[in-house]
Amino acid sequence: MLIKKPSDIPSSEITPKSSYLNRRRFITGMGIAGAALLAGPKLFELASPEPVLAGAKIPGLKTTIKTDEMRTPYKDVTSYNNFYEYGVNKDDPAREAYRLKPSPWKVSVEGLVKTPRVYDIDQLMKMSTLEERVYRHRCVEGWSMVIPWVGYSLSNFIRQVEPSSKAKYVEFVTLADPAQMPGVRSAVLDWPYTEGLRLDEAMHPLALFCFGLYGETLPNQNGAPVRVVLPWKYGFKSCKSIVKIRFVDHEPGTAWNKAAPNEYGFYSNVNPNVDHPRWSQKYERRIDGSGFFASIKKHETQMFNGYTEVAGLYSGMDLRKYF
Ligand SMILES: Nc1nc2c(c(=O)[nH]1)N[C@H]1C(S)=C(S)[C@@H](COP(=O)(O)O)O[C@H]1N2
Ligand SMILES: [Mo]
Repeated sequence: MLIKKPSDIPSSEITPKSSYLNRRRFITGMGIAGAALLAGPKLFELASPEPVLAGAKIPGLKTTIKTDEMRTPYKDVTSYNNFYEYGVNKDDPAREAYRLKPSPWKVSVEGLVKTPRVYDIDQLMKMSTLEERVYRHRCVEGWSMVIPWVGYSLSNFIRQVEPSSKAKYVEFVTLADPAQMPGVRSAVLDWPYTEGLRLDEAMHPLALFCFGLYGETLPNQNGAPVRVVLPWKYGFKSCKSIVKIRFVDHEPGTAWNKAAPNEYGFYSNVNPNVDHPRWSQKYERRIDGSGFFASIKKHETQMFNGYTEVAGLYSGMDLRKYF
C-alpha cells in the first residue's frame, strides 16, 4: 500500500492558505452545528490533491450494478470526504488518514447471533464474491457523487453469522483510537461513531458490505478496510472503518442522531420532500469531474436517491415522522 507523507499533499490548491486556516479555526470553535451549517450546500472546495492512500488492486471483479451517469473521478472521491475522526473539513481525511492502520484489522460480531466471534478482515472479504457496484452517493449536506464500490451484499454476511429471531436491528461501530484518529480527541461527536439499521434494511440486497472502490481496496479516507454503503440513505448512515457489528433487539443510538436529533433521524432515507431544518433537500450538486467549477452541476434529488426498490421497507410509515 502506497502511503505518501502528509507534507507531500497541499492543504488546499484553490483556497488561499490564510482564509483556509481561518475557516478551519472558525469551524473548530463552533462545534458541529456550525460546522454542519458551513458544510451545507454552498460549501464546495474540491482541493483535489493527488489521491493519497491508494489501495491494492482487487482482481477479477464483475460489475453488477451500473449507471449511465458520469462517475466521480477517483481524485475527487478520495480527496473530498467526510470522516470526522480526521477533522471536519472535506480535505482533512485525505491529508490525515495516513495515520489509520487498516491491517491487521479485526471485526467483532456481537449480540444476538448464533456464535459471536471476531473475524479477520481477510476472512470477511472472502465470505462472498466481491463485485463492483456503481452507486449514487448523496450526502445530507447537498453534494453527491457516483462511485464504483467493491463489496458484496451485507445480507450474505448476515446470513452466515445467523442472527437470532430476537435480533431486530444491527449496529455498526467505527474504530475510535486517538493514536490513529486525531479527530476523536475533540468532542465534535460522541465517539466511537456508530450507526444502525433495522435488520430488514440491512438484509436488502442493495446494502453493501464494502471493501474497496475503483477496483482497489478502500483508501483510508474512504473508510478502510471495511465500511457499509447504503445508497438510498444519506451518506452519514454509511459507517466507515468498522470494528464492531452488534445485533440488538432495540433501535440503537447513532452518532448524528445523538448530536442533533431534530436534524438527523434514525432512518435518514434520501427524501427531497422532507427538508433538513436548515436547508432544502430538493437539489444536489453532483461532483462528476466534468471540469472544475462546471463539475458542480445541480441535480434534482430523487426519492430514496432513485433506488425505489427499497420503498417496500417503509410502506405504511410516515416518512416525515421517521425522517
Ligand atoms: N466513522 C465515520 N463514518 C462516516 C463519517 C464519519 O465522519 N465517520 N461520515 C459519513 C458521511 S457524512 C458521509 S457523506 C460518508 C462519506 O464517505 P466518503 O468520504 O467515502 O465519500 O461517510 C460517512 N461515514
Ligand atoms: Mo454526509
